Amino acid sequence: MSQKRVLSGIQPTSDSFHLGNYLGAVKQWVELQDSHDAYYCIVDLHAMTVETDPKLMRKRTLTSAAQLLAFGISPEKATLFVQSQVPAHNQLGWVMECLTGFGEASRMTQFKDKSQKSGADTTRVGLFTYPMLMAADILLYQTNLVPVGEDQRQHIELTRDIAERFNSKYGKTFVIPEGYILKEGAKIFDIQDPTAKMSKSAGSGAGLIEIMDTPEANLKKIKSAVTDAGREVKFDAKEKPGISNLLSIHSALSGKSIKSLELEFDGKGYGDFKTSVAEVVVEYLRPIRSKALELLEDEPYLLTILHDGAQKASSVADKTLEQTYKNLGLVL
Ligand code: AQP
Repeated sequence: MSQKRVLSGIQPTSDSFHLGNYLGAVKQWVELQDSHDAYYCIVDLHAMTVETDPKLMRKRTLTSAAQLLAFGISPEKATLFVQSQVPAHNQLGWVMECLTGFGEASRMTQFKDKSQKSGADTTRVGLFTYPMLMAADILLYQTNLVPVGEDQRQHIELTRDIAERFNSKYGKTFVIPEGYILKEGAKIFDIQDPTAKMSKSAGSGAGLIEIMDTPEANLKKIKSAVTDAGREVKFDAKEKPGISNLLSIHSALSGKSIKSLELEFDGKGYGDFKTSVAEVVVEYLRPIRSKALELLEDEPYLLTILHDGAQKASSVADKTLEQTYKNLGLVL
């Protein structure tokens, strides 16, 4: 039996991914490449929905590739590519926009949140149509499974709705994808404001644990993470959001269950617990950062992997696009 297909993407919007990107998404990417036909893409076109600097875009795209490889994405097992190198994404994106209702798109909470933060004058139309481009990213590959963090659930639902609509109106064209969202740790919160998701675009960056940050900087940040009232290390997302977030992070990286961590730190204070979280995070990330820095020294190698990936991705994407155009009655 042929393997099920997986696709996911990540934006090159920062000099480093953060722990939320890894635990919510990329960790699953690495696991799924062993059992699935995996396509992973650096979504640079999505990154253009906010202000970008051409020099930074190039650098961040390559840094993204280096981090993904350092995390364990293997070019032998998975197809790793850059979205803009596969033109079918834009082409199907337009079709998706023409199939989506304005009201339907207006309900996307990520757009509402981000546009509210930046204001109507600076919010770009591309930010509004982003979920339709994301639908194209997914549907082009006849994807079965989309591993993402909790924040992307609504976009996956929209993709399913558009695909079902297209299939029933124009004939079966797309596989209906399913989200692959973890039950625990699918949302990692800012360590300075544990009510907000850890996000690259978060204010000061003090609440972000960044993969490419030095071990010393991350150690310091985690030791200064906000905690909650009381002194008991116990998972309670409502009453103790700070400690609960740190417990999720510790558990995901150390492999220890939350229950066993609660027992281990029973009777000890928040200080001991935060020191342990800091050590676990720093030691986990240390070799990944070193590997990414080493890969960045060899730009031709990174470019070759990405070009090979784009070629392979195009051969799948072009077939879907052709079938879509055919079903829509376009003259080929
Ligand atoms: N805090 C998070 N917890 C769990 N998963 C998360 N993801 C992002 N933040 C968290 C998941 O990471 C994947 C890639 O995300 P993205 O690069 O597409 O951007 P995003 O979701 O918009 O992440 P950011 O950090 O908030 O970026 P900016 O600030 O640039 O918008 C996705 O699967 C996402 O679910």
